[in-house]
Amino acid sequence: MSTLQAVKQDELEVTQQYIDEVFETVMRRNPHEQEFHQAVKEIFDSLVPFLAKHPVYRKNNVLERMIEPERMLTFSVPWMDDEGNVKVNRGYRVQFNSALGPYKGGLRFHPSVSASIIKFLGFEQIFKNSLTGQPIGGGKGGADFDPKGKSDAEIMRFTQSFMTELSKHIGPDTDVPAGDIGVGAREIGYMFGQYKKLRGANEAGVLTGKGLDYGGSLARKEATGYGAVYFVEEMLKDQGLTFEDKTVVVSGSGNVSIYAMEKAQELGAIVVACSDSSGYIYDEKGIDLEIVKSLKEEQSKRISEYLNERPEAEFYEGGHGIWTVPCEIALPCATQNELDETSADVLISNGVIAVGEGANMPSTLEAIEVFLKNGVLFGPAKAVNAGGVAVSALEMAQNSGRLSWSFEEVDDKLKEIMKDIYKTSMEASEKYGYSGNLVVGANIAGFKKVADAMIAQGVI
Ligand code: NDP
Ligand code: 2IT
Repeated sequence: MSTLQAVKQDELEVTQQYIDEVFETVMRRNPHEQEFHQAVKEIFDSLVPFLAKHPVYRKNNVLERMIEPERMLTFSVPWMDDEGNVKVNRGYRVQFNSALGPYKGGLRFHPSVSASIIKFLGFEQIFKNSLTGQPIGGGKGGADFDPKGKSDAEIMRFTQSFMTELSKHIGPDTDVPAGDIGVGAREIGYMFGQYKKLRGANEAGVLTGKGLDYGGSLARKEATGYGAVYFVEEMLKDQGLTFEDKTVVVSGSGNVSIYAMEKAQELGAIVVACSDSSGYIYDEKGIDLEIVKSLKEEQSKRISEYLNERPEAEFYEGGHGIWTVPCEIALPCATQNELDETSADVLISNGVIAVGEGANMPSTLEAIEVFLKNGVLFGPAKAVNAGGVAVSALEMAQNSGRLSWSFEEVDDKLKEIMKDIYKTSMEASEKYGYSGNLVVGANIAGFKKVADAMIAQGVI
C-alpha cells in the first residue's frame, strides 16, 4: 500500500470513529427520538469521505456543534373549542442553526408532532436551506394539534394562542416561520394578524406563505411542487429522458402534491394516482386536478370523494398501497417514512426509473438503499423539495425591498435555483467518489457551506 493510500485509510478510520462518537452523543442526549436519529444518520453516513479529506471540520468539532439545536422551545397552547371546553396542546419551535441567516422553516400542525419530528425537520432544514444559496438558517416548529374536523373559528383561536407565545421568539431578522403539514395560507393569515396586533407594527417579513394581498409572493403556493418537478426534470435530462408520456404516481393531495401533479401534467406526464391518509385513488386516464383542488383546497374533503365526480376511477383504502401502482416516476409528497423497503422493491419490480422526494424524509433508510443499489435515479428530499423555502426567501427579499415580482419572475428564479442545486449536488458526488449519488452529493454540498460559516464566525 502506498503512503498516500495508508494516510487516506488512516484518515477514514479516524473520521469514522469521530462520526460514531458524535452519533452516540445524539442517541444519548435524545433518547427515543427515532426520526431525529434517522435524519442525523443519513447525513453522517454521507459525510465520511468529505470529513476524511478535510480534517479542519473535525478539528473544529463542527458535527457535535451542529447536532445540538441553538435553542429548543416548547410551550403550552391553551384554547377553547366551539362548545366552550378548554383544551391545551403542546407547541414547539426549534431554532437549530443560524450560521447562514435567520432561522427559517415551516410550522406543522398534526397530532403526530413531537420533539423528535420537529428536530428531524429542523435538522434537515439547515442543509436544505444551505443548498438554496439563500441567506437562511435552519428552524422548524409546530404543534400536536389536529386541524381535521375543526371549525374555522377553532382554527383561528388555536393559531392566535400559538402565535401569542411564538411571537416572543421570532422576527424578520431572527426567525421566520412558514407553513408545512396542516398549515396553509389561512393559518398563516391568522398568525400574521395576531403577530401584528401584539407587536403594534406591520413587519411583513416575519412569516412567509402569506396571502398575496398583504405581502405574499406569487408562486410561493406552487413552489415546492413545481420545484420538485424541475429537479426531477434535471435528473431525467442527464439520461436523455423527459416527463413526456411518463406514468407518474404522487402520494398525498396537499400543497406539495397538488402542484407537483400540476407541473408534471404540464410537462406531458400522465399522473394516475394520488392519496391522503385514508387511501389512494387510481384514475387510469389521468387525475383531473381541478376535482382534487376543489376537494382539498376549497372543501377539506377526503380524496375518496373524487369518485363522486369520476365514477370510473378507483379508491383503495390504506397507507402504503399507492406504491403498488405501476409507474415510471414516483413522487412521495405526503409525510415521513411513507415509503419503506417493501414499497421500494415493488416500485422497482414495476419498472420505476426515477424517485423524487417532495415530502421530508418520505423514504426509510432501507428504501433509499434499495433505490441506489438498483440504479434508480433518486432525488433526496433536502434537494428536491427545497423550492418551497427558496421562494420563501424570495418572499423575504421582496418584503424587505417593498417589491412585488411577477409570477414569471419568481418561477424563473425558482427554476434556476433548482438547476443549481442539482448541479452543485452532482458535482459534490463526483468530487468525493460517489458519482451520481445525489444523497451523498446534496449532504456534502449543504454541509460544507454551513460548516465553513460556523468556523468563520468562531466558537460562539
Ligand atoms: P399538506 O397538509 O398540504 O398535505 C399533506 C398531505 O399528506 C395530505 O394529503 C395528508 O393527508 C397527507 N398526510 C399527512 N400526514 C400523513 C400521514 N401520517 N399518513 C398519510 N398521509 C399523510 O402538507 P404539505 O403538502 O405542505 O406537506 C407535505 C410534505 O411536504 C411534508 O413532508 C412537508 O414537510 C413537506 N414539505 C412541504 C413544503 C411546503 O412548502 N408546504 C416544503 C417542503 C417540504 P390527510 O389530509 O388525510 O392528512
Ligand atoms: O419543509 C420545508 O421546507 C417547508 N415546510 C417550507 C419552509 C419555509 O420556510 O418556506
